[in-house]
Amino acid sequence: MAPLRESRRHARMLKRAALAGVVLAVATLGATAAPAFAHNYLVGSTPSAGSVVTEQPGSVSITTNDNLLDLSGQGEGSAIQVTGPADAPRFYGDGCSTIAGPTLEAAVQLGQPGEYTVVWQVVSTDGHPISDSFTFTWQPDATQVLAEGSAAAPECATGGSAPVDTDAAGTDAAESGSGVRATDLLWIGGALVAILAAIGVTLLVLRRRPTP
Ligand SMILES: [Cu+2]
Repeated sequence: MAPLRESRRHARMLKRAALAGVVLAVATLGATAAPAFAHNYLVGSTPSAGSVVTEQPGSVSITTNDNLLDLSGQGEGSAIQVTGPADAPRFYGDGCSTIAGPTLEAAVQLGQPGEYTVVWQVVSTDGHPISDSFTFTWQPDATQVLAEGSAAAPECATGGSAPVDTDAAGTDAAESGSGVRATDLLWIGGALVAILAAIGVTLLVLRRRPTP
């Protein structure tokens, strides 16, 4: 009778070991994979959404909760487009924008008074693009110098990010696309390895215990 009781006790211990293995695997997955699936989110902008602006802001910017990826060397990645006024919209700025940590900024002088729309796109820390838009009201006081704007969307000429050669642009787009996926796969792969390791340890314990 004693050996039977002994083996039951072993069974309980093995169950606990297996459970610990699963808990370890889930905890590891949560700790390593969570940052990979968290998009950046907007925390503020200049001018702020819905605000009334009376002096040339000099620049328009958006700020997210985490650092942005700068893929400007690989083609499209981040951009800010400012248009207005709503009844006769034109484009402002030179199409260039710069990333500083969590902020994307573009130098812009505004034109005729009215409602302006800011459309932006950035690349999250996890490699995913996020985009949105907001509006503000431009009510320049008498001392403000108004920009003329342009009829077509400006393309940034400096910084070497503007695609000139179509073949090069196509290659760049493909590269940045696969780069994004590779980042995610890396995280998922790491989590899988952690789970497999935990299962391996559990199996090792299970295999060793039953030997009389
Ligand atoms: Cu994401």
